[in-house]
Amino acid sequence: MEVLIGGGSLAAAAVSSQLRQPELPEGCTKPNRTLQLHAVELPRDPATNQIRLGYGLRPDAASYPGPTIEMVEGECLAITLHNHVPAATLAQLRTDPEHPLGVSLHVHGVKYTQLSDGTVHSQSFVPPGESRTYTWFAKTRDKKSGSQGTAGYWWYHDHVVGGPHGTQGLGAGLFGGVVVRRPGDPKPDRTYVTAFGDRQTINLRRGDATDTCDQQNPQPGPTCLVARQGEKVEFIVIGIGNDMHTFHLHGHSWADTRTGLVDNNGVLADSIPIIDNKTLGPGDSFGFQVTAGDSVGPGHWMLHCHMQFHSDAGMSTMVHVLDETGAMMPGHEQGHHPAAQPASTGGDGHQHN
Ligand SMILES: [Cu+2]
Repeated sequence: MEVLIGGGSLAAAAVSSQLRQPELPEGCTKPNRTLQLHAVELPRDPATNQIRLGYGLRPDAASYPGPTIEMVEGECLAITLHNHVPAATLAQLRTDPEHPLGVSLHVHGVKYTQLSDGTVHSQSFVPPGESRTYTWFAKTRDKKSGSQGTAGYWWYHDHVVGGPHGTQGLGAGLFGGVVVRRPGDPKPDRTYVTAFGDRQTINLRRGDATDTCDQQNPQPGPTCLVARQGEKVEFIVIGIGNDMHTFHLHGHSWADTRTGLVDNNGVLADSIPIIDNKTLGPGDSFGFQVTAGDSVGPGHWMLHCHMQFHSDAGMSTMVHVLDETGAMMPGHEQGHHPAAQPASTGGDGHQHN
């Protein structure tokens, strides 16, 4: 008899939660900021002719990775995603003809309800030509409930292009970095996202394609990691795809903490490891801040995967630290990148797909 009562009450709870699906996560009564995000088709990858998609704050400013979305704990952000990707392109990426056409926005780390999950089974995706608003809540720490809060380095990505896990959307470029700060966290001068992915790619590019920095007039962007000596540079590192990687940055090190900094209140902590190399699995993300050229000066500092066959195949780029006048050190023109083969055909026996 008791068993029946137990089973009955569980079923009743399931029905009632279906009836009132919450629109907003607990703690967010109303979004306090809004953002427009556009999913668009970009020119095909010049090396591989693969379809490229990107998120942008404007339709004409989409990129892969997409714009970094920054939040502060306590904030509730409403993001309206507009799908400009042609249905024909989405159909080409589809692996199953029954799978619906659309793009979505799925985020790691912050709070959202099922309606903002960005999945097919919850119907929270955007068909071609349509829009949908997703709500993210950067929950704060709470001693009473024991909640650790949501501050950290996270990422967002599509979860529906091609199949129920968005594997094709991710592979085409629909991903970006998220940073949730705690009030009082130090702010960087600039932030770069490096997504380490399959076929030995950084941000879906290999070798020379990872670094298009102009020697005379370097413009910061996904393929030009550049900073002036002394600037605080933040990296958001993301693992996408199927492979394991190790992220290594030359000449710079950071603390293995939430921010990469030591919250020391003036006391140097010896209990926190200082690292310059970190293991990265699929779906993982971390971030840190460094002072560009600290004690080591301007120059061309390699940023690469330290799995040797990955870096040898082109999973390597440069962080260019400019001198105080903003000039780039000589030497960037000299071929410092491994000769990259097209990612779709490069075969050295170690390729996974
Ligand atoms: Cu790697």
